[in-house]
Amino acid sequence: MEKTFYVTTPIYYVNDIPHLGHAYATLVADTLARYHRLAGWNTYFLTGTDEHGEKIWKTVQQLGRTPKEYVDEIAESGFKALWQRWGLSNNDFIRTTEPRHIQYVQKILQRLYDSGDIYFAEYEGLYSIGSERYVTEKELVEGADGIKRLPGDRDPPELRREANYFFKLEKYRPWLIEYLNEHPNLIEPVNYRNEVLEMLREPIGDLSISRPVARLPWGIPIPWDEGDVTYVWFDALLNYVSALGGEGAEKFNTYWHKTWHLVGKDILKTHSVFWLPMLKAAGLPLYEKLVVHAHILGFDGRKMGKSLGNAVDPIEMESRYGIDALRYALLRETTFQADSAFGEAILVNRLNSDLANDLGNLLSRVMSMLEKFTNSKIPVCNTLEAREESIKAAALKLPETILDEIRGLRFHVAIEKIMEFVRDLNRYVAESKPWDLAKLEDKTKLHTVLYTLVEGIRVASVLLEPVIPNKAKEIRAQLGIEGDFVLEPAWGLTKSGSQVAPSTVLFPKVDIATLETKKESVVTEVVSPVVEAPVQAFIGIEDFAKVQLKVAEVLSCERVPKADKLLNLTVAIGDEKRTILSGIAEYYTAEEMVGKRVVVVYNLAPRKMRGIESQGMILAATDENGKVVIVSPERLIPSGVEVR
Ligand code: ME8
Repeated sequence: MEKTFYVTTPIYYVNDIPHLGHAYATLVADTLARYHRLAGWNTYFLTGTDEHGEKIWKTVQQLGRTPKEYVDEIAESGFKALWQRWGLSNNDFIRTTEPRHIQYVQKILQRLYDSGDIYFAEYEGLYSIGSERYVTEKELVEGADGIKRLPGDRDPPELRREANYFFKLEKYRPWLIEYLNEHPNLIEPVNYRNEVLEMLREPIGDLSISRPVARLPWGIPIPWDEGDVTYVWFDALLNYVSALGGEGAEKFNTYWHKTWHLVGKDILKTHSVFWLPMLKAAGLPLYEKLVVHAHILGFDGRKMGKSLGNAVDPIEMESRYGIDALRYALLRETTFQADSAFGEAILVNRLNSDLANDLGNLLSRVMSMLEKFTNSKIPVCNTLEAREESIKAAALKLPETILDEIRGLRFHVAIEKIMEFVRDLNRYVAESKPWDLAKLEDKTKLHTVLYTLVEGIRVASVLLEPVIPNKAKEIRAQLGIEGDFVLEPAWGLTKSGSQVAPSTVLFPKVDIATLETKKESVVTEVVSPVVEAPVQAFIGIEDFAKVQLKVAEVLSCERVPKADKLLNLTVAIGDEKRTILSGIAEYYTAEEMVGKRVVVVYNLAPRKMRGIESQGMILAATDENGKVVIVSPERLIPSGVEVR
């Protein structure tokens, strides 16, 4: 297999500073790039900013600023500076106001005009400024206020009648359907591919690609008509090619055919239905894969975004907990298929349980044993017995498994598999009892155990490096292990005899009760565990499908101090752990809940009660005497299973 990899993020609008959604997408791409580089792939990672269009023009007008000065500020001090501060590994940062980009867009426009794929016509339709495109009635959803909007937009679309240049999009529809059918892995995960095929079942019309300068002066001029500027999506999508220097350039030749575009599901249509025909019409090869990710939800259960006022500030999270903890929690808590809630409490829970407890404690235990038993020197490794052999075998297998999971877009599974290895090393400490072995005259076994632990931690640090790049290096620095490593099966690379550094706490634990009361914690009342009585009106299957129910196993449970009704449950849902508060303390003791299988509302927005974030709800019924009864599966089935 040719080991070349080009990954792009969406280029972000500069109408506001970066929020957690932007940070998330960029961190996912950074992690993809890092895993590929670590595995020896020739990798190129691009991000950037989208600086033209109505949205930016409107913002500038409102602020009374000049566009150039404004976009420079947000692009440079907002986006570019943040990625630099976080040490992201992007090879380039493209801005659509750069001459290299403008010239390329004009070249492609001219090419399509000359080949007859662009024509001039009058058009009337509904335009969403939020999403910068014409929308169809079918795409709109009625809000609680009775007004129809595109999902995720704050404002409803406006009716527009305008003379524009058009790209002959509809002409490419049959070809596109065929291409998607021939390339089942082009758009992943598969649920998004199906959505695109669904969009293509009916005519898609042609794409309006220009705006009159008189109304919108902020755009790239149409080369043959100074009265119009390019439509912002036509401009923006081409960044992926202009950044490589366009056709014929060395970078283009090396990377373009191995392109993976990473985008949020909000811009699925533009990257499939618009972009693929644009590439085809321009005579450019198509991308290898469109990777689509779901959304991060704010405390109100809606897509996190600046305009809805529900966004978590990524800079604040990073300055409190560090970039590695933020990266870890985001990547471990989300999946590409389904939206995920995220907030400070979720981050802190992950930080405490996985990073401080599992990983941090392992390192500090091993460090202190080295200090006590070997004078802070890495011991020699003697004969491996079955237990050590099994650790070694797992370590040798993991690099390939992890790269497969990452390329298969199962980041949370990849991380969990590495953490399972870490937890196994913790179990090995408990089983092998080095403190007892140290009392023996013969230190052979003690040394083998300690070496196995150090080497195991080294392997874990390499596997985790793309997720927690700074801490991975810090782990090895503490163990006195020098040099860079690759994602390849290897065992025994730690040098015996080298000196370890003084031990420091890798991830300090955070007291969850001390989290500041913020917007997310406004909700303080007890959530009733009682399922609401069914209302008279019927709901469609699509409404029911919005509620994700899953079987969970109660791992531990305790009463919430000073709350009569609340139990704090830690549940396993498949390989995921969650905290759920439930107002059932009057009906169940904490002890009797442990081990029970329950049904939880899995995609309920988290709510904070008494300073603790509840990440779901347990289903229960109320009997004829008003006593609450938990709903459980009728026979023992694994946790994580969907309930439908
Ligand atoms: O759409 N959860 O820019 P944009 C997860 N300029 N990801 C999120 C998110 C959330 N709540 N909110 C935003 C544009 N994102 C165009 C793109 S590309 C040629 C032009 C991420 O600033 C996600 O990746 O609105 C989404 O697709 C992207 O930011 C949209 O950023």
